[in-house]
Amino acid sequence: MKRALRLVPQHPDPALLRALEVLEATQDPGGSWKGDYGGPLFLLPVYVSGLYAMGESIAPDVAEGLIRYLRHHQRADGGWGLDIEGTSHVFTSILNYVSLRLLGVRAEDEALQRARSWFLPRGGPLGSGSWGKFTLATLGLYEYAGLHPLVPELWILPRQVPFHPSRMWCHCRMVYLPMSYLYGVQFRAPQTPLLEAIRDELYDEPYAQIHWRAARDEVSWTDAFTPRGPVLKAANLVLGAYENRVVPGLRKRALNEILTQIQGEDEATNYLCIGPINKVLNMLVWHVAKPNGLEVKRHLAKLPDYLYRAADGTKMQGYNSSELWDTAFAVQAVAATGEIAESKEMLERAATFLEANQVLEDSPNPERFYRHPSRGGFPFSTRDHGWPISDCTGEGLLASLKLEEMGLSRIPRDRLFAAVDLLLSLQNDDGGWATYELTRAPEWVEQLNPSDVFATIMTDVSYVECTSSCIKALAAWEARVGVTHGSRVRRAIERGAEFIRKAQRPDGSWEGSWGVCFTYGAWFASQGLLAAGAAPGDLAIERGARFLLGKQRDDGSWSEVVESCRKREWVEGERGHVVNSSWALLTLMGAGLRSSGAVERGMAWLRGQQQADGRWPPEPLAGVFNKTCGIHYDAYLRVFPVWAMGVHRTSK
Ligand code: LAN
Repeated sequence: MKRALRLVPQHPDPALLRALEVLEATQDPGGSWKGDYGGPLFLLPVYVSGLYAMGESIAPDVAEGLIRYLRHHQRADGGWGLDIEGTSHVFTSILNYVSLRLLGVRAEDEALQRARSWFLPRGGPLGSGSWGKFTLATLGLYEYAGLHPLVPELWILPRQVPFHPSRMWCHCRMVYLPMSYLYGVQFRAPQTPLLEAIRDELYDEPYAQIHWRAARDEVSWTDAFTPRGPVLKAANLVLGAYENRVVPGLRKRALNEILTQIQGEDEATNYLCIGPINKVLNMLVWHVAKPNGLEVKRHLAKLPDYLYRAADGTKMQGYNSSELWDTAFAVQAVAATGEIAESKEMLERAATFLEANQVLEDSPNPERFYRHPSRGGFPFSTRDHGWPISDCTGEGLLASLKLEEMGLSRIPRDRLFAAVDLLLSLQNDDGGWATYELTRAPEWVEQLNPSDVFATIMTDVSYVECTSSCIKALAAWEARVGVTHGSRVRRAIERGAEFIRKAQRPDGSWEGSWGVCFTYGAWFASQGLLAAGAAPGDLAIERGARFLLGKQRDDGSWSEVVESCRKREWVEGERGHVVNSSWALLTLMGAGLRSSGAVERGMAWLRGQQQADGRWPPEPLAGVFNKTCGIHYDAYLRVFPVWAMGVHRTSK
């Protein structure tokens, strides 16, 4: 391996030891790192409105926390962003307004008056992105006639059709699944005086006079990130025509099929569901299909798993946690420091967690529920959740192999083999890896994206980050078991590396999709290429490094914000960011620049930011999804600087 020589560190580094102490102190007794996974502002309203529609009350202490959170994140202009940092959207402003009202805040409240003066001139509900309109329709605050049809019968089309729902990206598919059920039955919460009052507050024209058909095509510019193009418009026309002459027998069959699919998802995930939205919407579907049934009770019992109480209030998180992902990184960061003896107990606890959370079986009846095999994979959160992801499997396997190297892993070989097999089965024809599944639909299907506010949600496509994590894991596996050249594993690694090379942009950068943004992309891409066997002097790696050198700030740091992902161009923040700087430094050190002035200045800056308590001060959102929405990764600020300091110390 053409890797930089690893030296055993000789001098203790007090700053690093303090940071390791912080990691240890924040480890969960179960061995994982988990924390606040908040950020998006469209999740809490789904929770509040779903429970209201079901007639379920929210405990006063939870309601108080939710109100505090929404008040805390209202913007100065009166609206709410798509996430806690972004500019106001009609979608989230209306939904969070309605949430506050349903939670008991009065319409005369000063915050709510300001909210109304923000969203009324922007069209009110008519200006909202489509998911907002849908949520309002379930509350009777918007008419189903004002939605482009979410035709349930799509689910009973032959599977070969390129836009069959089973071919959609699983997150999108799982959100539209219950949505099309609720659309199909035109579900509307029982009307209450409160809902009637809210309806009056949301519109500045009489509700009865609204032209709902025309409202389908309206959307405020604030919410129109992904424009509705000709393909979507044509699809909406066809679906609209069908909806006018629904065949009752087909509808019934389609709704039954949807219910079966929902049941499959609920059971495979122990009622956690793949994400926060389908969690609530599936529960609402059961409330309609089987009022007071066992399904509703099981759902309600798992709902608190998505809530998180923090200093800014109580939030609905983007997942039931991010703990496997964070733990896999934490292990690798600690391993990179060389402080193994000092960290042994912490690493042992992490090993226990990883061992307990590998997915050991395929989900029940996977073909029927359009699921890729799961056996051997690692999830993003917990084994109970049950959906493995390519890159979580890669990072989980890497961490397990590292632990094994240190004599700490408990995962038997056959289980590691199963992880490798799963990774191999997930490689796409283009050489890259997507998130949960193989790419199942042609590229043009993305043009059917009806969400307005998100991009790249329709199909699961290959990503630089996922590809890199998989390559790194396969290469580590190869090195461990000594798989010979010409093997399946080697070919997979090489095809993956080729995908990463092709994804490099002319300026040398790589665009990240799940973190902010080019520093994240560069770190994954370059580490993936190095793991595949590229030399530090490799031209692609060198160009990647040169791109980052050009972005270093005078103080030695790097700074990037979510806007980078929206614009798909580098957008600088106001001050240096520890997480972005750590990714950049790791990239440069990997590129052979360990002893360069740029790395020295960057490391000095990073160290200078550390507080006396060993932590680094809070900074803007470093995670992102679907190009537009930021999300908070609580562990990153504790893990990545340690990793960078560790590599700096142990490499030459
Ligand atoms: C996540 C969280 C994990 C994340 C990584 C594993 C880090 C990434 O490398 C691959 C993509 C993935 C799995 C991911 C995708 C999008 C998610 C599921 C989220 C950011 C958490 C919340 C978000 C989800 C889509 C929110 C609901 C909104 C929709 C548009 C469906």
